[in-house]
Amino acid sequence: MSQRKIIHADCDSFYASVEMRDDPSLKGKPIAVGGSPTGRGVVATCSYEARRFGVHSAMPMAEALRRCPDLIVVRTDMAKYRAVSKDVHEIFSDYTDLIEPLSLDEAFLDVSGVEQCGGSATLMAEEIRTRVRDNLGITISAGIAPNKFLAKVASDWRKPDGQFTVTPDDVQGFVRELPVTKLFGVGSVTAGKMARSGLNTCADLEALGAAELSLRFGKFGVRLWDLCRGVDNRPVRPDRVRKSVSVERTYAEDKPGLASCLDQLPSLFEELSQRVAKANCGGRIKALTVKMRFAGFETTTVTRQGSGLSQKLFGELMEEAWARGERPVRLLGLGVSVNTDDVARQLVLFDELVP
Ligand code: TTP
Repeated sequence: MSQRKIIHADCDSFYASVEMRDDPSLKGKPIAVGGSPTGRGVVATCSYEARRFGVHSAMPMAEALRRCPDLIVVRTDMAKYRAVSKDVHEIFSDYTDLIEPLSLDEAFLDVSGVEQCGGSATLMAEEIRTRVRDNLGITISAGIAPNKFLAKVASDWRKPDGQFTVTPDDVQGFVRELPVTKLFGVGSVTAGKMARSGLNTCADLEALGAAELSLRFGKFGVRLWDLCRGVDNRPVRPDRVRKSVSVERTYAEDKPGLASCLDQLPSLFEELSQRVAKANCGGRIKALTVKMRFAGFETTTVTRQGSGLSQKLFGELMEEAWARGERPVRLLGLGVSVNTDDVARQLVLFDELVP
């Protein structure tokens, strides 16, 4: 297979940047976009000035204000962010049709065969970033690499307002030093397990070898063997169809009873609502699910058909889940599944049209 050229483009503190663009008096100040500090609102995102105080996404707004008393709170305005997102994607589409959006502000672009900018993906990324800045008034960072995994890691390297290229010759050197936490699928639990075995970087994983990785990590070990050597053959898939959106949380201390589980509901619900809004699939919800993992790791899920996000319904499902175990709870999750029929029909139609 010939070498691919992938760009991962990711707007900087997206919602906050849009708000600062529209109200220049906010520029250079610590601001957070999200829900109300008096309710149970959480931070959707915040400016880099606010991040210096330890404020971050998904933090309760009240806590954010404790950390940064001068924080300016701006309410979320999804319609506005969707419009800006559309403009950003329009700029992307001047370069390629192979665009896989990951969220409103983030996408993979496969520019392998593109002739613009002399065929240089690095120059294309520079041009895209300049156009986004000049035409839309926000900044975007980019990673350029031979595959999705490396491009995504690289877009974080010079954030905000920067870009970083991993050329095919650089892959080995780049990936060896990479902490395992940067790998797709390595969450805090797996990272902890790895750290206890002295596995901190990709070089450590590679030294273990393919067979040993499979032995220790099962099927995921096969994937790890690829990733730790910088190999990732996943194609860029235009307009991926999302089937579900969910949020879950593992608690440091088990929740002893139903009441303390229900106490967690508003913040989980708020976070799920934000994710649904971000994925732009609120109108296509077909079922709601509550997931509950008890202290002994038994997990149960309760699902009910429903077309709208309802905190009350999630509460009922939580009661039902609790009744199945009646034991302390270590993890709670809320999720929705999304109707993809329309999209599937369009694909069939498209197939029929192909001569
Ligand atoms: P991200 O791309 O994760 O982050 P960001 O754009 O705010 O900042 P940066 O990439 O520079 O670190 O998220 C994109 C947008 O999605 C973000 O602006 C707000 C929204 N969002 C939420 O609503 N809730 C969340 O928990 C997260 C992480 C993001």
